[in-house]
Amino acid sequence: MGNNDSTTFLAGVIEGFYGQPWNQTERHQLFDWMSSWGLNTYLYAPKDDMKHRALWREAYTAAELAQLERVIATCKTRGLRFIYALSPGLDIRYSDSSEVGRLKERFEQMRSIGCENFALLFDDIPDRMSDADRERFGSFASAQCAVTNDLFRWLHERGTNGRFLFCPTPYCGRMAERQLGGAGYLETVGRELLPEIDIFWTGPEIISREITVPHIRELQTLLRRKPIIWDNLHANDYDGRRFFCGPYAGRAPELRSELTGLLLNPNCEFALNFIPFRTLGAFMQASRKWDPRAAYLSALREWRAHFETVSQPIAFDDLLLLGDCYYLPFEDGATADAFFQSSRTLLSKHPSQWGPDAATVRAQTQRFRDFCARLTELKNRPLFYALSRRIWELREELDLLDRYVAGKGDGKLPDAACSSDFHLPGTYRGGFVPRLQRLLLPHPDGSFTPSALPHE
Ligand code: GDL
Repeated sequence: MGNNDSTTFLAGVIEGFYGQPWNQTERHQLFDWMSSWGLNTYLYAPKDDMKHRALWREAYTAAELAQLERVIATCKTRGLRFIYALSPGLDIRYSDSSEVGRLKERFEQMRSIGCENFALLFDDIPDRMSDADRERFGSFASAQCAVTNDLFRWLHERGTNGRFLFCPTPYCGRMAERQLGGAGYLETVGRELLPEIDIFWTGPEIISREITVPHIRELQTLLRRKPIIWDNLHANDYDGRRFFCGPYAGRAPELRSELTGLLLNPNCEFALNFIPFRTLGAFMQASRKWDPRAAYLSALREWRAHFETVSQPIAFDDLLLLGDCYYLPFEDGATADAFFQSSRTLLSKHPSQWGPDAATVRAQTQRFRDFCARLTELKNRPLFYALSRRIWELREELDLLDRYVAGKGDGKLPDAACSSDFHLPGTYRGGFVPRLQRLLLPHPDGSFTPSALPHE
């Protein structure tokens, strides 16, 4: 692959989430998947590799460096582009030349193990400047551009001509509207950042339901170049109860020609990313029409092979319902939604009106609950461990629903209070965070109001 030119569309994966970075086995699996699914780029940017962000000035030890060297070598043998990122923005003193020197030392260490592509990321950092930096550069944007351009030129002087990527402090539409980073930040970056440098953007929001061509065209004017998308559609670091195994969606194939690349920052749990990566690969190859649901169903059929158990094979429909429960941030999959609606309709009626619908809801609830329990039999233990806490929680709710419908549906005591020996206060839905959550109630328009505080 002619991988080092400045025009190749960068399609692939960012390891760019908060939490535990992936391990070497996972990265190697990723590279196998990527090379067979038509993805060409991997960006190394785990927020909690201390030496990527919190301790960005510190060099890697020999052992750490040897690990990264293997990652780079594996990418090369698979024809993948490896990009190494540093996030110095938490505390860098832009006007202090020794700080730029430190960045150069860090990049030099990566160059010594074969790294050719680099990135500087200024996302999620304090939005203020020291007096010295303001005096020297005038604005946050100018300070970041000066440091980034310096690093870019320095690399070129040393014959490292790979790609260079930059993440701005306001990296989505909402942040730009709120003038994060100061007024005119993006215009300044468009003007001052060397035109060869790619600029990241996550869309209208940090987690964007949709990214449209008009949205990107507007941005191109400000940035004076096509952006590269940092896509957080499947990221789950912001909510430990969820994961997203739905398809790549909400972006049309025409978007690709408006961008210099599109990289997905996915679920923290590597094993849960099969469908996100598989469907991203398919999206990259889609000619004009993109059908996310069809891509999902096809990827799910392939993923099923990873769900071999120590006993009976699992049914596709059960796996589909599970996948649909953890679909996309703004959308449950169709079968999960239908399950929810039938349960909701039943509970909205007085039990005396339930009739045969109660038995139908119970049958599907029990089947699904038993399926979740059977996942403990998965041979693929990393996959099971990635699923286990979420599925435990789901099982609890299915079990409660079944007990409730059973308790009321026999027609004997439809108005009596219902309780369950398995869902006791304190251990069930307990804890400080749920208490806090009950204090402020969210509304569909994004606003919050205090709850009436009837309970603690
Ligand atoms: C972010 C962070 C990213 C994180 C994601 C989802 C960018 C540029 N930065 O804002 O590291 O994983 O949200 O929580 O997206």
